[in-house]
Amino acid sequence: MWAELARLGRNAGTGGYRRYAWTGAEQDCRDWFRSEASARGLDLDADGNGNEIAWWRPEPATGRPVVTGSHLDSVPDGGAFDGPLGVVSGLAAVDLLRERGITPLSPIGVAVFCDEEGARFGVACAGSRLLTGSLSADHAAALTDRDGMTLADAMRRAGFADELGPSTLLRDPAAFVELHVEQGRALIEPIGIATAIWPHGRWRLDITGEGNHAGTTRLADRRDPMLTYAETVLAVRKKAGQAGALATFGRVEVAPGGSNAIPSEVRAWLDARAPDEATLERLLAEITAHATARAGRDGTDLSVTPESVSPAVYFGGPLFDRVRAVLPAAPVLPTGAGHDAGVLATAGIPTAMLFVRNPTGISHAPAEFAEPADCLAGVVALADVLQELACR
Ligand code: HGY
Ligand code: MN
Ligand code: MN
Repeated sequence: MWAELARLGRNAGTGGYRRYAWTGAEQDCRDWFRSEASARGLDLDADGNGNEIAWWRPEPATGRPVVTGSHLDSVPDGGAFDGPLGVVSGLAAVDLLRERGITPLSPIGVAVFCDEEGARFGVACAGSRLLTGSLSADHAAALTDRDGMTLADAMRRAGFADELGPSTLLRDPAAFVELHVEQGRALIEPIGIATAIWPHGRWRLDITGEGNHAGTTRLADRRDPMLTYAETVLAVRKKAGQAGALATFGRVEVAPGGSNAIPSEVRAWLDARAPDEATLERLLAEITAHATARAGRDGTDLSVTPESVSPAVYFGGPLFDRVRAVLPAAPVLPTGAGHDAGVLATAGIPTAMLFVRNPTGISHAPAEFAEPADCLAGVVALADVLQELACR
């Protein structure tokens, strides 16, 4: 299963994945999922947001469903495991429960959420936010990619009618459990259990100045947005360090982009995350004030626009305790990475996350890795949790 999926949407030059929402590469991943689900006799369903699910429905089924799964889309040149490991492990856990001769009492669903990374349209977890109603259909439909195509048009081009909006695809589940590759260096055991997801977000900085000739404009006469941007990048790094937070500019666009002209505009995307919401809010306020003051000195104009903000998520309560009871050797740890599980938890669905060790600690890059033995341990752990939740 893994080898089949690993071929899809991979860039031969970088070894990274380019599986963006509503593109051919993502469609290939959807086709892979549907074929694997059908091969297992699972019932496929989908909603108008592009989320899909494969159901193992015992007859008779008592109790509300238990759902697992993750996403198949990637960041630009992302790794092989971020998302796919949760989907493959969900299907493999169904196989393992069947090998054990288990027939669940409740339906078990393996879900694939659409556009978790927001790599093309800028909003993280767009599919699960639409499903839970925390992202409005109108706002989503109007999101545009770098070529100016709207999400609604991209869906239509991919052959999907955009019936965006809240959906009952998950059938009011009793629990959602997402298995995910660990994306840092904190997990030294094969399997871990999530305690929390840090609050985090993406803010777009629009910095406008005055385009002019690079060779004839005196320095004192310049209104150079690149200067404001450069100083802000350095200030962000310093302030994040002082706050015990994390912040990065991973994307910047310069207009008009002539190498012998002072740019007229710089657009840059800030990704900032912190252990708690008060710290994150304080950090954003400090960054905004600092950048605005710097723009004043540079004679440029600056605006900061939130594009995708995720609140803190805490995985406590009875489900967390049951998962820990099933996996007593698994350490517990927070993560700074956002997940569909965080969106579902915020919507009130009992949610848990399992992590599989990543010896490189690298993610959102081709070097992301997990040992096969640890991945198989993840399948066993997920099967044990599903057995506890859906088969008793
Ligand atoms: O950015 C994140 O934390 C997640 O990978 N979407
Ligand atoms: Mn990711
Ligand atoms: Mn992910």
